[in-house]
Amino acid sequence: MSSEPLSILAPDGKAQKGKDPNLPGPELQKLYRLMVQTRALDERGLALQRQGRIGFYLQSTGQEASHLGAAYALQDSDWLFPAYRQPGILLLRGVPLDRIVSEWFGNSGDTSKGRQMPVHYSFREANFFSVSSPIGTQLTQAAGAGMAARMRGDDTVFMTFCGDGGTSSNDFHTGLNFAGVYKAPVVFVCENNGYAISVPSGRQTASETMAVKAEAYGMPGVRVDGNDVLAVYRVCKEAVDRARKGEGPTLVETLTHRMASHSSSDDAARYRDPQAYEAWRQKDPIVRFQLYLKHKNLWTEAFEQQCFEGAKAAIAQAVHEAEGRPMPEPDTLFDDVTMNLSPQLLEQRQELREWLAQGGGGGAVGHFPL
Ligand SMILES: Cc1ncc(C[n+]2csc(CCOP(=O)(O)OP(=O)(O)O)c2C)c(N)n1
Repeated sequence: MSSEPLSILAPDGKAQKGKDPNLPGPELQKLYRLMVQTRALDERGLALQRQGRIGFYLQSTGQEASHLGAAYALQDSDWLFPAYRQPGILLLRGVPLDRIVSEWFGNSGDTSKGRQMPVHYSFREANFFSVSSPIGTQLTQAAGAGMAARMRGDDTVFMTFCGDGGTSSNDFHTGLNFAGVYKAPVVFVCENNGYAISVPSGRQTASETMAVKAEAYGMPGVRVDGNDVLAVYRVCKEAVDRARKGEGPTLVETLTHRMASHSSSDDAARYRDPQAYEAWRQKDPIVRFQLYLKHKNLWTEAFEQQCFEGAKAAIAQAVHEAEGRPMPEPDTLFDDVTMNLSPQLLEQRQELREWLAQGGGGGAVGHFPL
């Protein structure tokens, strides 16, 4: 198994001959726009948290190529079982910004009505499974869904994500083992972004790489430059095609870097190596892809302006709308969860109603430790 990661884009933006997937111009521009929108979303999300308007945010800056390149290899009918660091997929799948931003506020426009942490999205209409907080659980969920699809005889492919830290979870073993044994049509994408909160990836495993773990589960393991959107797309397209043909799962390790802190509750400056950070900054996936588009005459100042300013304006509008939306009705706390309320729950609901009627609650923004 080759441990040399596939790279297609050179630092100057030229593509390696014979490796370029040769996507049509409009598709390349679409991918670039999505990467830019994802970055803009990230910047706004963190700013809102710092302003105390939302309780938590978790950035994906630097990982846009890794998750967008991967998900771009799927068909719309395929399913995603994401972790919490792949927000670009929502944009790729056409989820309206207002719905995304409403999730941050946990308001009545939020699918989960504020019962999940911010950025733990859930969009059935986009085949985007609910993000779980416990690390790794999405890997077994995807394996199970893949096994079910194979039994049904449909050709849906399932893509799931975890970080380098996620490879140490019980579910990593269970998910990959079941998928391997049952040849489930699953693409496991491990985004090796250098850290699991403050634990560097070198302390996560004694294995030579994350991809090498695939061998033990009887599936191919592939390493790819995670800041190279074309390389990630190419590797994942091959994995998706294999899965669809009934040839089973693949583990893809994308080598990337978490450019932000773990979350709005963390401060990476306390443990990050500034030199390594600077080296990764030079490999910014958006800049590299922009250079490629320039070579292909697919990039202009006007296009750039339209991507960045357009994204910022659309996000500002979505934030405005989301902030004006009412919070979920307090009764939903009970009604959505239990069909027949017990006498105790009825009593608690009455108590809550009375407390709120007396001005209880108040709309304070919650805070989250991780
Ligand atoms: C089972 C479990 N253990 C611990 C945590 C606390 N926790 C939240 S995020 C995180 C780090 C995960 O790192 P990694 O999988 O590398 O993903 P990244 O955040 O780098 O994308 C941990 C330990 C958790 N949510 N679930």
